[in-house]
Amino acid sequence: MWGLVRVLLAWLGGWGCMGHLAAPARAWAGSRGGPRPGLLRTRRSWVWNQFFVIEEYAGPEPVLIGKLHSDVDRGEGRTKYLLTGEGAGTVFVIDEATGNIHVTKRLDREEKAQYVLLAQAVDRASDRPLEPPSEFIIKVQDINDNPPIFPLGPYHATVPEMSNVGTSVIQVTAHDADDPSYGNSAKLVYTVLDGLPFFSVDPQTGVVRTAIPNMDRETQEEFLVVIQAKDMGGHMGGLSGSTTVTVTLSDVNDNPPKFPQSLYQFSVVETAGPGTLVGRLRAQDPDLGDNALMAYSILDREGSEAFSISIDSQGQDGLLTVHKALDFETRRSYSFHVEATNTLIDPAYLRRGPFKDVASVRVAVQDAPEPPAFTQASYHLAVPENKAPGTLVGQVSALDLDSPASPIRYSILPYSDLERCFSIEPEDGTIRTAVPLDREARVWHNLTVLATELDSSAQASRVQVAVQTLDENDNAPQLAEPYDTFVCDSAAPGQLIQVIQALDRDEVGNSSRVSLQGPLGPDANFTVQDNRDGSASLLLPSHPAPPRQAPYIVPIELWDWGQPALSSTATVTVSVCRCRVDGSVASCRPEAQLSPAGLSTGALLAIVTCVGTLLALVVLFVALRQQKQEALMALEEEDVRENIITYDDEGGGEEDTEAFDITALQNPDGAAPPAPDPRARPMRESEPAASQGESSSPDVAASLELCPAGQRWEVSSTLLTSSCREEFSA
Ligand SMILES: *[C@@H]1O[C@H](CO)[C@@H](O)[C@H](O)[C@H]1NC(C)=O
Ligand SMILES: *[C@@H]1O[C@H](CO)[C@@H](O)[C@H](O)[C@H]1NC(C)=O
Ligand SMILES: *[C@@H]1O[C@H](CO)[C@@H](O)[C@H](O)[C@H]1NC(C)=O
Ligand SMILES: [Ca+2]
Repeated sequence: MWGLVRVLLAWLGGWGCMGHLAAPARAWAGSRGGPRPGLLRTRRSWVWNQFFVIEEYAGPEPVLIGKLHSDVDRGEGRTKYLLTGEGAGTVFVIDEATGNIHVTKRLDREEKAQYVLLAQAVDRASDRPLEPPSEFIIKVQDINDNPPIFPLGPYHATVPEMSNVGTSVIQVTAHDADDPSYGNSAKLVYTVLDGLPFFSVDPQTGVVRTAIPNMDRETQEEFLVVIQAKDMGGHMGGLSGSTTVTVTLSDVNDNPPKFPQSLYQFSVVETAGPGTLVGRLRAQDPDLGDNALMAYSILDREGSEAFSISIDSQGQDGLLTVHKALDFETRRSYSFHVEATNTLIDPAYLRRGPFKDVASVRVAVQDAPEPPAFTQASYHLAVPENKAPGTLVGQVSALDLDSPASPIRYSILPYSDLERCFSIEPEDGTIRTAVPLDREARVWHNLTVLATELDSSAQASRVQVAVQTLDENDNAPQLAEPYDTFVCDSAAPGQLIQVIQALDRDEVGNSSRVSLQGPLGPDANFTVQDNRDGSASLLLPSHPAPPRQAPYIVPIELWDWGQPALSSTATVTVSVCRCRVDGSVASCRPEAQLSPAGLSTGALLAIVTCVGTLLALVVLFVALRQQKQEALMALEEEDVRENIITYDDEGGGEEDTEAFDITALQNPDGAAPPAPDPRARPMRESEPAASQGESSSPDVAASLELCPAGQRWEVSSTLLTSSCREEFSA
């Protein structure tokens, strides 16, 4: 039986693992005093079946790392020690006789941390086991052979400039492959190798922080920080590794804008219209991006009225432009102040402000040749109508701004006065009429007048001159249309027959306000009632309709209220008709024609006269023929042609001026018309004296007269002429 497998550490002095081995060594020493079979189990339970070999150690010879010894071995050389298991015979070799175990090469704990082996003691002669095999472990003792490394490095980090001290930038982490559970080989400490005094690192956690205040991006934007990790708790002899952290400072708005010059001078020609660029101003701001965005404004009211300033598309430059038209002759230079302000101000850095700057700007206005300028933007002139050519309309005037004394020439552009109604004095711009104007034909003449500098005809400008033709009361009122109407003979007294509209072409107002009046007096057959709105109502008077006969012609007098007033006379034709029950006209012929039994004595007389005349003509004709035949039979003894009387002309109708003097109807003046009843004249204060003459109209009523025997009244379709006709020509 195995008494015990003793592992002797033949030589341990000076080795770092000494302390670890002390306990099993003492335990083994204590078991020394008399091993008995009964105690074997107790002894085998001891945990000493492992021992250690320092990694990476190698000498010139294989190194003795321990010794197997069995109690059965009395030193007679009968015992043979055998070693099997991991690395047996290669890494570990055993001296069969002594049980000494040697390691033949360097071991690396990071490669293989322990080896499991089996020890045996056998009888050298019989190979019988003297003891049961015993397993034991050789542990490779760690030494600090691995430096810390930063697997994620190199690092990049960003921190805002001006950050407070201690602001965390990034955390770096190193790894050490050595045994963290044994010794300090993997106990790391971080330090800043490069980057002081700007950054610090937490020795334990590896958190990098800012170490000084007011780091300014505008001074230095990027820092290369080297962080070292050292094992052995940072003590002497430890291994170290390092990494770099590239720290970039991000921008904050800590710099106010600043104009590089205090005075900017620009110049611009006076003809530059609104919106023209005068110049650029740029306030400098070392900040980046939005932190450098700028707004510009003009501080003085004078400057902001004439100019405006806006930001360019980059958000940096101020663009000074013309706001209001400039005029060299009025003002030759402008001085004002322009302010630049950061648009995005960070309240945290207000103490570094104010975030604005002011510069002076002077803009010189340059002279430019300018076209003549009219005294008004447009002219409105007026002239009464009907004035003789040459009547003054008005005057336009323009000035050469560059040299006010130099002469100007005026003309009317032909297209604006195609009918050549006006003329202009080239030297002084006086406009006169060239023809009498008619307001009723055209109210506005809108002329374009050109003013040209005599010295340089290229400098010209034009202006609109609106000439209004003023109204005069030159149109007499008249009826809107010829009125030819009828009334039923059964109509009640006061019946409305027709509304009569009057018309006056003069301007709306008193000149075209028309009054109308018809015949007056108790025996008037019709009355005309003025409606006071330019129309009148033709009514039956208070007695019934007059008898049916030839149409009645009602004279109507019209006058306006202009200064002076104009008047005229017109007529309205009214037929009195027999009506059916439904109001439609049955007949408008005179009453006498209707009943054959009731022929008037005059008509009968006319018929008898006509028949008699006809009879006499027949007799005369027969007698003449007889006489002619007798003469032919007399073999032309005498020429009787001179004695023939032809008499075959018929009644002349309207053309028969010998049968009836028609001029009496067509020209009442000449033919002494029936004098109007003096009482029927309109009683007006403002009755124009000239109305008698101007009222002469071909339509004036004619009085009815008896036709000569054998003729009767014929009324033409227009009802404006009536005449006598042969009774039988109808
Ligand atoms: C002429 O000018 C007047 C006044 O400006 C205006 O009322 C009128 O419409 C103009 N007529 C034409 C034809 O342009
Ligand atoms: C029109 O005539 C009336 C009466 O004659 C007068 O009072 C008024 O002022 C006139 N109106 C105009 C615009 O002339
Ligand atoms: C009215 O008509 C009758 C018959 O036709 C005529 O004799 C008379 O003169 C007329 N009255 C007036 C005022 O014209
Ligand atoms: Ca900044």
